[in-house]
Amino acid sequence: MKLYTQRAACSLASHIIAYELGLDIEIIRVDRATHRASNGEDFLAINPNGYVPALVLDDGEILIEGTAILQYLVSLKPETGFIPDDAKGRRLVQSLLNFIATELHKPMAQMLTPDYAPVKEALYKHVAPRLDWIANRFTGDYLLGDTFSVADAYLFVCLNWSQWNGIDLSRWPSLEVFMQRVGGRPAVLAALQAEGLAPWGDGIFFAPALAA
Ligand SMILES: N[C@@H](CCC(=O)N[C@@H](CS)C(=O)NCC(=O)O)C(=O)O
Repeated sequence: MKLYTQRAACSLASHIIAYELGLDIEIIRVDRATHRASNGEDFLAINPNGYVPALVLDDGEILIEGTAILQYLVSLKPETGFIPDDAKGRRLVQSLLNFIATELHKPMAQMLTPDYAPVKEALYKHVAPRLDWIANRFTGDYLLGDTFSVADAYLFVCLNWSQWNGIDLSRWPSLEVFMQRVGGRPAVLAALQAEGLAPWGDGIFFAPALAA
């Protein structure tokens, strides 16, 4: 299995979950500008849309879209519980994944790019109440309570962009604590290190290490 990634991008969530699951997986870095993969492949031949993550299975099947990849990875080791095995828990995780993908991931990523600078304030007005909502729903260490799930990995990655997109995360103390908690998980740290990311800001954010 091969997972195509860019450093600190949304693909980091799949990278984290692959490590959490202990999967035998090859991580391939894609250059955002040239679409050249670190193994020499033309990434556009794998995903003509040009974006990561993409997962190539051992039989050559190509799977795109982060939320689908996360769910597929967990299906390989469902006993980990990163997606609950009861119907209500599964519905909740699917709802959270879709919320993060559409209400947080997209606008928070757009806030990173100069193209969206003219509407950055409007994007923030969209995102802030949604961060209020998700910050207020913690009843335990993770989004589901006491159990780590794929939704936590995805939220962690999107919130990590706050160091670059101008969102002041200190407005949401529960999210800062969440960042430290998830960032302290050994498999998460291993994925971050593999992408050349090191902690700063009391371990709340993870940015490229100088030598990476
Ligand atoms: N709908 C896709 C969007 C993925 C996406 O936005 N990927 C970004 C990184 S976070 C990317 O690769 N952008 C580069 C590009 O679009 O060329 C998903 O949810 O997986």
